[in-house]
Amino acid sequence: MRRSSLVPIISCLLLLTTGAARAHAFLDHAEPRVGNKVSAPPREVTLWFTQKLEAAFSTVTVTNAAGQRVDAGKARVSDNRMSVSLRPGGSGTYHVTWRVLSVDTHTTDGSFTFEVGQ
Ligand SMILES: [Cu+2]
Repeated sequence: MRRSSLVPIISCLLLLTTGAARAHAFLDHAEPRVGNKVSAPPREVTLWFTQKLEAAFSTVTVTNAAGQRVDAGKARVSDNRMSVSLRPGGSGTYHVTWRVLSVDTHTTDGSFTFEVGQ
């Protein structure tokens, strides 16, 4: 979480120092929670951001421990929230990679993991 969120923070700070000061859409929190462990494969992943998103340019992909994509493809975006349905993908480490365009026209991206299983 810390390391993956560093790059957009740095670019935002650069923009702040150059005078183009607008907040970008950063990941606020997610369900399953970033770095957390859940007992069963979730039916969907939901991400909440610090800004409203542009649905047409915001995507999220989820891969299971074997590296197979388990997301249903099309993300659902509502205000600052983005969700995607998941197919059953077994246990292990899931990787969530997101890229969003916020209403301030800036793109940010990042990734995090969560664990499924015992
Ligand atoms: Cu921005």
